[in-house]
Amino acid sequence: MNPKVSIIMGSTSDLPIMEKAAKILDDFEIPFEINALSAHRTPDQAMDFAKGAYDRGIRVIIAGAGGAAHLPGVIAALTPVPVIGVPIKASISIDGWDSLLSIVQMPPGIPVATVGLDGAMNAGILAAQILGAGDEAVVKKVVEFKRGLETKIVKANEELKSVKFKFKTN
Ligand code: RP5
Repeated sequence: MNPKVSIIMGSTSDLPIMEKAAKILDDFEIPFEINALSAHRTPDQAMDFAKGAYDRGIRVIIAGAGGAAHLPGVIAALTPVPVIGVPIKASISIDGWDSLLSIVQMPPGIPVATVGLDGAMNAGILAAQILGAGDEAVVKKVVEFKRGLETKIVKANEELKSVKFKFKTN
């Protein structure tokens, strides 16, 4: 089984967040790989990875990093594969703003599709939606997943019916 999505992270200290993307891809039955790779600590490997990703069949890259989070942007500069950036509130972060701004504020010409702080689950869903543009089986999984979200709110509204207030009308 060849991976279609590559999940990379600056350090395994990012794993508790990044595994949420892995869980989604697993649920959607999308083959993926997961590795630690650092723009600062392993710059040569990061460059080799980015340059070879498309030819290895990778069609979406999910890159998470915390602090001075340069990994997603550096990878995006070196590959035509779409990169989804996950800003991580790491132990070195200043409240996560450093990670978020490092990833989202890319210069014109090198987009990184940035999800919210610690938003690895959304990154996994977005990766599936990107792949879904050319894969009906994946679209079916996404639609099923979204139906599950709807069920949750329908149930919540049923429960809200029993909440009583003097001036509540429903
Ligand atoms: C970043 O530095 C990593 O993505 C991680 O979020 C942060 C801290 O890394 P460790 O010192 O925990 O390895 O490059």
